[in-house]
Amino acid sequence: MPQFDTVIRHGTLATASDVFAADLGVIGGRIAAIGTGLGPGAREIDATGKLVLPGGVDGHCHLDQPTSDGSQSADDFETGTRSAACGGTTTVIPFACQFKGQSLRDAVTDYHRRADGKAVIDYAFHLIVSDPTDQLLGQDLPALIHDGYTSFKIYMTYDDMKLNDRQVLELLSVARRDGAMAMIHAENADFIGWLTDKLLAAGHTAPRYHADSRPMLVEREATHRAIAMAELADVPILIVHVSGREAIEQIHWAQGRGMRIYAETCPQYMVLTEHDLHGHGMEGAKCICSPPPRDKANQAAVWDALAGGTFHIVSSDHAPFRYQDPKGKMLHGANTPFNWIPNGVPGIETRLPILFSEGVKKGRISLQRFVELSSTNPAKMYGLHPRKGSLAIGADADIVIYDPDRKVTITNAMLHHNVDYTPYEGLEVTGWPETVLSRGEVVVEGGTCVAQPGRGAFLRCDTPDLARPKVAAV
Ligand code: DUC
Ligand code: ZN
Ligand code: ZN
Repeated sequence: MPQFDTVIRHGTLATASDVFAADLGVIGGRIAAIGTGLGPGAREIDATGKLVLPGGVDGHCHLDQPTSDGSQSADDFETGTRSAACGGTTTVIPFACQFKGQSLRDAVTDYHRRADGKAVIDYAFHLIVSDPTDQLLGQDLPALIHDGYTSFKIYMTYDDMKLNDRQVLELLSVARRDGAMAMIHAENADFIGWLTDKLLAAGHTAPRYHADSRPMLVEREATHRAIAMAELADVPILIVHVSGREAIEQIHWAQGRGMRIYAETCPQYMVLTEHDLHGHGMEGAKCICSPPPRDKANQAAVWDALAGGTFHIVSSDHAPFRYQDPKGKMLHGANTPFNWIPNGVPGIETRLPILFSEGVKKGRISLQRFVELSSTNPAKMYGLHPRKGSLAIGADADIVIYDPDRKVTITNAMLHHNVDYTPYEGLEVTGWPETVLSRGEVVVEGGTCVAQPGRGAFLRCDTPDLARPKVAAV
């Protein structure tokens, strides 16, 4: 008579704090036992020589997100979550984006419709606020926070999204009062506009000039201003997709003053550089994202901050646009100026492999820190812990059995997203997820997704402890 639904035996378990040999037993989709010599399971999985990790939590990705320029997200909730699962991620948090003039509740309803019946793994939503009316600030946003949408993103750039400082402060006040996590895209819109006009006037239209239109100081200034606004409003914030040293310095400085300033970075800032925007013709468009990839020195600064603790989470910022597609990177034709090319790179499936290989295998971060950055901390940041992000009794059995020694050369052909390229084509990595369980169900086996679309469940998030303002010293 089996004691467990599933037992994973002889693996090396890793959490954000410990690495140890143990078996793991699952009952009813939850972790029921961790120990040695566990009784029989209806299903037995041999993890000899493998790591057993909490499933990845991708706290920043864009799936089936409508755009205002006519471009089309390449991945919907089915292809995007399938790709995520194949890369070892078991929870995703994409964005329900409000268009100006639209009610936030309508944006959320629309987004549920996009996800329903499609996701293969569990998902929650962040909100994007682009039109902070009195109705939104006073009624709609607090109600949605109460309903489990406990994080929202604020853009300091992009004409259709950007908010002025007063609007940011109003939103931070709501975050403080109602316990939400405010995520900030920190780039100075006017600096970018001014630089872009100068570049275009000089005939510099190729994709590579995207990087010149958004140099590091554009990000540094906005990061500093975001921190100042958080200080004024007395509330924690998370700066998303931090790309290099000058922004990291601002965050480190604020943390050193005792402020609760959290920071996210992404694989594109660990392994790509602005040279990847060069290429022939439009090739560089494949790596256009904002902020842009920087240089080797900035990559080194990102790694130092990952190891040193300035960063709290690593997300993919998967923003998938097909390359050879009139609704993708070629939206305005093959010779379109850089400022008309949709921003974003795909990477939902390669997030864990790149962080593991470049980080753990190359000795830059520990295995525990890898788990913390890619799973435990994102779950905490967004109010999903301890249900997600941990190997703990009672937690959802979202588990990755990871082969730490498998050598893989990344090609687009092997990935499961609906994008026609990967910016990481040819990158050699060591380590790859082998088997993935979501709430105890095997969803990926031997690299193949075996899950039915629609099995993924919507997650209401708690208000995160990390969003609480600091208690004043007495
Ligand atoms: N910001 C994101 O968060 N994702 C894609 C592009 C962008 O500017
Ligand atoms: Zn952004
Ligand atoms: Zn993003």
